[in-house]
Amino acid sequence: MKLSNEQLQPLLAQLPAWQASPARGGLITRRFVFRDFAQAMGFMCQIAVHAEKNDHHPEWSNVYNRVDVTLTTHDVDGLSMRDIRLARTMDQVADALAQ
Ligand code: H2B
Repeated sequence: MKLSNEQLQPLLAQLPAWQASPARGGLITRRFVFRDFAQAMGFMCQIAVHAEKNDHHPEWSNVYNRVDVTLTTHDVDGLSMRDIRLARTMDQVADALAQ
């Protein structure tokens, strides 16, 4: 189900590192910066397994230690709870790697 602006507001407040855009019906983006390429790959591998298990996949690109991510839900032409949950997981995995 597509989240309304009213529903999104408090959810996005809990994801301060993510930027929301109205493009493509609604999407969120975040740049993750890691120590080096190996750590960025570790992040992407962990998230890839999670994404496949949940059938919800990030659009992303990697340059050395950076990973640029866009999340949106094609089926609803905008943001759904699946994007919010994946963003939370990505934040948690990145935080754990930074320890
Ligand atoms: N990932 C994302 N980010 N959005 C989707 O709408 C989506 C997906 N849909 N992964 C899934 C796969 C869909 O294409 C399959 C058929 O369930």
